[in-house]
Amino acid sequence: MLNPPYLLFYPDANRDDVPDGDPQVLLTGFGMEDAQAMSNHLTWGPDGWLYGVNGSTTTCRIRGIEFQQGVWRYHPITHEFELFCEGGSNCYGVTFDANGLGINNATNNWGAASDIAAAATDLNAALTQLRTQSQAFRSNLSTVQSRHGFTQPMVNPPQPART
Ligand SMILES: [Ca+2]
Repeated sequence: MLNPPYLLFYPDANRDDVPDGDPQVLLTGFGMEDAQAMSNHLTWGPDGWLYGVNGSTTTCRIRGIEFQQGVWRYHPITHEFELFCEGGSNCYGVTFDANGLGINNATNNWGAASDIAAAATDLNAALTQLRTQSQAFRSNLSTVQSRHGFTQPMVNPPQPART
């Protein structure tokens, strides 16, 4: 649970959806000076990290890392904390599409879910183009290797053995 200035974990070993006790403090230092820019939107990434966002007018100071607007992440097993990227303004959303592309939403970037969907469409089109170019490159590389294999004996003919 994200409850600035804390990221908390409520153990529930018996899985009855009732906390087994007081929460554990996993992180502390999320800024609280501007309610519209506080850390929010916990989201699991495809890499097993827990992602969140923070806005531009609230300063976080976590494990020696100071930042405002951007995306941060926390690993639930190794307990590492990282500032994943900086940018945006009052960030209020982060998600991942089917290809694992991360999309960060902020007030000055996009205003609606349709904008996120349009950005995802653009990103997926770019990914498709990259895949096509990669396949073309692989095919061209194969052609070059075949030609190299054909012409190399002509360029470097076998030399007679020295006696
Ligand atoms: Ca419980």
